[in-house]
Amino acid sequence: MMIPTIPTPDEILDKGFSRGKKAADLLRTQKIPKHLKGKKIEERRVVTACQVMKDKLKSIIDAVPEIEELHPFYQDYIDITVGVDSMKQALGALNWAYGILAQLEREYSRKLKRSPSEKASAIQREAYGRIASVINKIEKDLDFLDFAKSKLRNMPTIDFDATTIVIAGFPNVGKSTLLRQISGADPQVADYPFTTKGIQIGHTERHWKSIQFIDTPGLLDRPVMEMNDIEMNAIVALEHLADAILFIYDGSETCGFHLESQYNLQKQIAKIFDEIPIIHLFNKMDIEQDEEYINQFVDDPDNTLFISALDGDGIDKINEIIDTIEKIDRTVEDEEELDYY
Ligand SMILES: Nc1nc2c(ncn2[C@@H]2O[C@H](COP(=O)(O)OP(=O)(O)OP(=O)(O)O)[C@@H](O)[C@H]2O)c(=O)[nH]1
Ligand SMILES: [Mg+2]
Repeated sequence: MMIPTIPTPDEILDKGFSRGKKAADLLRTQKIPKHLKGKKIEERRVVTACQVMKDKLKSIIDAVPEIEELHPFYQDYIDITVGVDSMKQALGALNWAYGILAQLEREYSRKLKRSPSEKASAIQREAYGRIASVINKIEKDLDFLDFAKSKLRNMPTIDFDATTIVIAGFPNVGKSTLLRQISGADPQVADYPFTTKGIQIGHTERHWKSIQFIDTPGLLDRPVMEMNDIEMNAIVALEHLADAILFIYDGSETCGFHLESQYNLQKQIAKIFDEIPIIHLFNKMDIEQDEEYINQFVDDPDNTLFISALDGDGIDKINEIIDTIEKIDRTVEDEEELDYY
């Protein structure tokens, strides 16, 4: 998400005050009746400073998209990553500061007009004190937005029109290896669990149909309520984006997890996302595996394939099944919260 560069309170104040000074200096050279000159200069200084700072705040507020108007996937993504409430609170504080600056601008412009020029400097100093205090009050909100900017920099760009296939499964079973084979994307692959921490996307086109593969962080067999933020990335991708799930099992168990736990996770996902077709992929078949043992966990043979993501074995068959996948219409469904709890 595009959040603009966020200044510190000092940067906002420095910019406003230095522009105020410039504007005031410009007036100094002009012919103004002596008894008016002092207060005109100070009024220009205060008004310019307020306007410059207001513009800065407004450009930040306007650049951040309305969270409610974003696709539900992005709303959840932002919520998991930085918290939607915190985001709204920070933007609310900037709005508040904007309003107060507008008020101070009016108040001190009036005050300066009504006072004699000898008092103008003192009034201007009072105005600057109050302006500084307002801007300093939003320090933590500016800090938060700066943090949000860096956290959301890698927010994935989703193609909402493409048929979307989400790759899910236990950690270390070969999800990212499959993404690489099937889409040519270049995700990190490593022989330890929890390598993938966010969402990785690969695109292909088949028969003029755009297909988007989403590789997700590994999930463990535990209730969604107990999942951490990294795992929640996988859940929200399933909830909002998946037209089909490629569920990967590692029957060789070299991933370090029992097949039974992997199967239980699949069952849990199938129950929560009961509208989404699941294609069951038993991976790492290049390693010697016990067929009888694996077969205990096959309960939908028509949608089950035995593959080797490493060697690219079975990719053609996966693609043939994907050709039959239709996009799921979520326009109605997204109105209500999915109830995993
Ligand atoms: N022998 C063999 N190894 C594989 C296969 N697929 C993946 N691996 C290996 O399994 C390990 C994990 O692969 P990844 O693709 O990173 O697994 P992942 O599911 O994305 O893992 P996380 O992101 O940690 O959840 C790596 O060492 C891969 O090389 C396969 O088909 N055969
Ligand atoms: Mg991975």
